[in-house]
Amino acid sequence: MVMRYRLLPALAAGRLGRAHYLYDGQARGAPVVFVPTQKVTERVHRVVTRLKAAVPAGAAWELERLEALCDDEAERRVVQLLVERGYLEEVKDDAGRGEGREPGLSPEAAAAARDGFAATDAKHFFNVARLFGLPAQGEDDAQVAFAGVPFASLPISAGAAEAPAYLRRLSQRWANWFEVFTRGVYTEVGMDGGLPRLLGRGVVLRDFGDVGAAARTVGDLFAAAQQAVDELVRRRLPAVFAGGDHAVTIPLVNAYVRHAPQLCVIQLDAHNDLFFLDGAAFNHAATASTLLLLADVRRLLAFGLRTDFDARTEALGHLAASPEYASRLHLHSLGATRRLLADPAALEKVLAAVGERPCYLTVDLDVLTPAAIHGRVSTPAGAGLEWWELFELVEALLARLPILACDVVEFNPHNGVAADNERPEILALLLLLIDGLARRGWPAAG
Ligand SMILES: [Mn+2]
Repeated sequence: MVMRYRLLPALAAGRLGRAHYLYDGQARGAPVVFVPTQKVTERVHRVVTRLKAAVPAGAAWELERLEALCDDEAERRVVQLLVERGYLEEVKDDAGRGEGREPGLSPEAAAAARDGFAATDAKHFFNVARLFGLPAQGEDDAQVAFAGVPFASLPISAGAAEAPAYLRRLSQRWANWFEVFTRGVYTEVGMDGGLPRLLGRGVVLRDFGDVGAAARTVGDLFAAAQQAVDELVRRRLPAVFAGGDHAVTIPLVNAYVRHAPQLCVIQLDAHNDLFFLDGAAFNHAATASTLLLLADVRRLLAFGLRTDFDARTEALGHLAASPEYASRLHLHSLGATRRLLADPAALEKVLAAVGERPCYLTVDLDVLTPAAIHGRVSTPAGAGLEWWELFELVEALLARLPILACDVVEFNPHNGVAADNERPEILALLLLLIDGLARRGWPAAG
């Protein structure tokens, strides 16, 4: 009997920067069992691409016929390797199966099927979630970094610690970075008479995993954040962090300030996060105040604020008594933020306070109207920005400011109600940030 082979149906070959990969080309809707992402040589990439182009999808060919598509001995060796590693799978002859057959397996066939799983190499892998299906090993020529910071400071925001894992899984359902790298994703954010822009195209993104994955204490998290930021700064890699609650911004900004003492913080938030409590605190309601006290942040611009009634005025008392700290704060209400969005010249005037200082942008998702995010934030406030206003604001900030790093915090998959068909706005926000930071590159002033 002549054996015939077919490529695993989901197998795709892709490129990311200088590197070549085999990966699962139908991440969306694929079962848990999938083709693992595997770094390969340019030659393997070339042979797989050629086989996919020549052999109709799902068709099985004899080995000699597949090898005849190769240019030389080295390429034919790749075909052998694909068989050995299970990427080219043997297709059994179907004669006599199907019609009139009772469902179920004979004891012999069941035993053979069990043995088959033990013997399988490439076919059956559990999918370890990474942002947009990025490879685990990452690239040396990466232009922008992503990392999760899965920590929360209070019971009310505990669910935010699960956001990085949730976002990675969600992202894999919507796009695969190998395809984003090749084709991009288009957006009309910022369009004012032109054509849509492509985001992510040609951008080499790397998922560094979670910061402080082994941290047991806040001190551990500070140390892990410093180590991660030192490494990113050494590589001159701008970064997008996903919290976690808003307290994770404290160790991150604290670490960046060591490298950029003039660092300016831009905060998009419903709450001012200025509760001094008893001095510095790892608390998501005291992010801004702790950044002033502990990290010695010299300038903080906040937008989208809308506390309409709060009796806890001690913090304001502290600020009033320390004009030096008060002068570092530039707070803008939701209404003021909307006016700035509508008037680029006025926004430019406000951002002039930043000058050429390197910036850290922190996006607390409760800056959004709660319904826009299906209530999935820890401490929803009243009506706020719509997604499109947030996109346009982020776009304006990315275009104007030398941003070293940013975070997206307070997404809480435990709260609110997930829509039946989850919309990808939060992924669009991440893409906007990733693309913006990658295109700007490392700010000279940083
Ligand atoms: Mn906040």
